Amino acid sequence: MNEELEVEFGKQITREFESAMLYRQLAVELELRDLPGMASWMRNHSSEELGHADRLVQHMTNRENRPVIGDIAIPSIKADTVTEIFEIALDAEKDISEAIRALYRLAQEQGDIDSRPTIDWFVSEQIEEEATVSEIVGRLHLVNEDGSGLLRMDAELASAGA
Ligand code: OFO
Repeated sequence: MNEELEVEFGKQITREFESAMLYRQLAVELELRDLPGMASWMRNHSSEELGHADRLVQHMTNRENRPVIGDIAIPSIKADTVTEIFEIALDAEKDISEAIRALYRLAQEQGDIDSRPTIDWFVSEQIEEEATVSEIVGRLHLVNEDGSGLLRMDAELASAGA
């Protein structure tokens, strides 16, 4: 891949690491609210994000490109409710989806056929991740911060895949 694409791939790797740290921080917020199942779901998701970063690194090194990991910016979290905690995750996923689309367009523009399978994988993954988090947010809206509803969702998410 050329230099411009190499830089943009590097930025995406950094975003995936930031996303992993965001999910870790959201897990902390949930632990503090005595919701260990939801916290565990967030930690599992954090690991998935690290896997995403690795997948991009692997793609680049396979092609003899040098991924450069940038500064990791940890966002500050302002959430009064459990619903808001998951809404932060949903917004972050939407941002990542947008970044993946931009990467797709750039690779397309530059005729970089070899990056297509990797980027296509991310496009599908983002559709799935947004749907998963969006469903959780929808259910949290139904529960409306009710204690027994939250505890039921906590138990469900403890055993659910991220
Ligand atoms: Fe949850 O997003 Fe990575 O790609």
